[in-house]
Amino acid sequence: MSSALLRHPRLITLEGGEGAGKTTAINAARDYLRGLGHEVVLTREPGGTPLAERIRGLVLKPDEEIAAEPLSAEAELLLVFAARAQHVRRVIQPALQRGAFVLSDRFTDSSYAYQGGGRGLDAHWIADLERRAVGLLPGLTLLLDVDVAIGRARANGRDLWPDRIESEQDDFFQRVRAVFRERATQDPQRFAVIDASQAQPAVAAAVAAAVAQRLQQGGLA
Ligand code: T5A
Repeated sequence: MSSALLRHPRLITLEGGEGAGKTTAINAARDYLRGLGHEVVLTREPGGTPLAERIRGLVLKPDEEIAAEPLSAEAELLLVFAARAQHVRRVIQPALQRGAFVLSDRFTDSSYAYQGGGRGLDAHWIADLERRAVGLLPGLTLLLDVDVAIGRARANGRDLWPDRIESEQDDFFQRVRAVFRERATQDPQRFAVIDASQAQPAVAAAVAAAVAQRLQQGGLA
């Protein structure tokens, strides 16, 4: 693959911190697009293929033996990009090529936010990996933005056993949120920021409206 980044109009990603409500949002976007008769592929990161899902397990829920060996930030970054390289080639590109919309629960912005902002890794390195191993930019990124304390309370209310990343402290998630917001400010054509502190029906309506607006503007054709 060349090292250029290509923006694909039918690739839509959902981003946000823990407990932002991406499940409600992705379902709202799916229902809206399917209602218009489009084929929609739902997928997620890290994951989306058998190998990438295995990598997700290593990163988020390692077994006892692997968990005993602390994962370095650098290895974590390379693992999520290994999963993404596979996901793009096995799932995302084939779906886009046959004309489907792809809705991905997280994509490369999460690496900038979590491994860049959260872990403090160099954003230039992430950008280089993005160009070389991914090559694709979403046409629309829905950023579900919510106060860290609210999101964490939601996620904690649901998860009995937090994963490796959910076990981080609040300042880690504040840095994650700051990077997401900064990226949205820098690229307003790609991002739509959704106020995820609203009740679920209001979030779903805002997501459908953002997708509809982008379609009307011809931005997802
Ligand atoms: N990661 C990922 C990286 O570090 N680098 C990367 O490059 C990538 C791709 C993914 C983890 O991997 C990291 C980031 C993540 O830590 P995950 O399980 O997918 O792991 O984690 P999250 O994406 O954060 O999933 P969550 O389930 O925590 O968040 P969601 O999907 O945003 O939240 P959702 O929809 O499951 O909702 C959580 C709870 O809140 C309630 C829901 O009912 C649910 O109980 N809720 C609301 N309650 C009130 N009002 C609302 N508006 C609500 N919306 C949802």
